[in-house]
Amino acid sequence: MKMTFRWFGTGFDSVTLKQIRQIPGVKGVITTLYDSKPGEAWDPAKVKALKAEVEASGLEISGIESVNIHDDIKVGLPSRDKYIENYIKTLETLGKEDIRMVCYNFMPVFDWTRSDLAKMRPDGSTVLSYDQEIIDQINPDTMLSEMDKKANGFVLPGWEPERMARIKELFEMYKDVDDKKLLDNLTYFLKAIMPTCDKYDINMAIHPDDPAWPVFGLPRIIRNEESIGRMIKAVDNPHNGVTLCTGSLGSNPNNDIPAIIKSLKGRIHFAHVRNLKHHAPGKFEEAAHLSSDGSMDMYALMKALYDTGFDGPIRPDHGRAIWDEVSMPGYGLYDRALGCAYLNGLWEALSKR
Ligand code: CS2
Ligand code: MN
Repeated sequence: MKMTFRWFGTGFDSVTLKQIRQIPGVKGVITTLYDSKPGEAWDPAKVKALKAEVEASGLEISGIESVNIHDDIKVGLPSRDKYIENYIKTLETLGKEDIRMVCYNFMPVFDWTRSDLAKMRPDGSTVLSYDQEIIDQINPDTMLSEMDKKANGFVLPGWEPERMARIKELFEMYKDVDDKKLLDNLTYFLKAIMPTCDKYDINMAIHPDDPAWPVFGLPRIIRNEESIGRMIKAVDNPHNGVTLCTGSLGSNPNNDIPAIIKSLKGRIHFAHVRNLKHHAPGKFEEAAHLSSDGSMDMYALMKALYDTGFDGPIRPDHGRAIWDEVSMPGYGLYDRALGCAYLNGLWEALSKR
């Protein structure tokens, strides 16, 4: 594995490249053109400048999270071809800069969903949390303003205000899209981009649905071993792979993550590792990475990654807000740096067994 850190770019992130460079063992960042819009072909000059900036700090770009997918592709509208063409142009631009891992998701309307972005824990830290009973009370039209209240003034990844302003229209667009249609549309998209991925050796890494069950009645197709297996089989190319996100898959305690890791041997192109504390079905909060702080056995899942020969980029996922840091919720420096240290420690111990 290669330890990395998510970085949203100068002007968008409270964390600097210099700080990231000082976290032991971190070799690269996972970044994006944060002000790009889904459906756009990325400007090659901007990608070049981003790469130069990252490399000047002594780090590398280990992958992109995310190149977001336009809703017309997910819905399967005739206009999707134009947006797929733009996606291919973006992949070519990245490939030419030697950037070979792209994380994306295929969730309708909302990227990840949480009911609280700053739930207080007994130690005074705050975390993102989810409670299905609260979500059931929320009108999806007002979801963005609910989220915004505790976003510390940051634009949240996947919650582009321009898209959220069209929320009613978005729900309308997806009304006839069920799991089968969504998977068909994903398959159509992947088949169209695979030749470019083959040419530039780009690994596509789909992010699981978060949480791992349908929210607001919208379809969900990347949520357990079976559904991920279906997607992998639909386009049987080694460049069609996944982001193994322990926090997203782990939102459903029935998901056996080490078993999922084993079933995806060779197709995990990126890993997000975080721990959750479960309170009841549909009710959890994010925890520190340390196993004993949450409900997940972090040793067991790192062991599964190690034993299946995982050698891609890995990053700590959301951290707690600690030591009075103010950052994008989940994306402060301190707790994620602690996460890196802990995950590096587990990996070193695994390698010396
Ligand atoms: C991330 C997602 O912050 C998060 O929860 O894991 O936003 C992730 O970046 C996207 O779903 C991937 O496209
Ligand atoms: Mn994730």
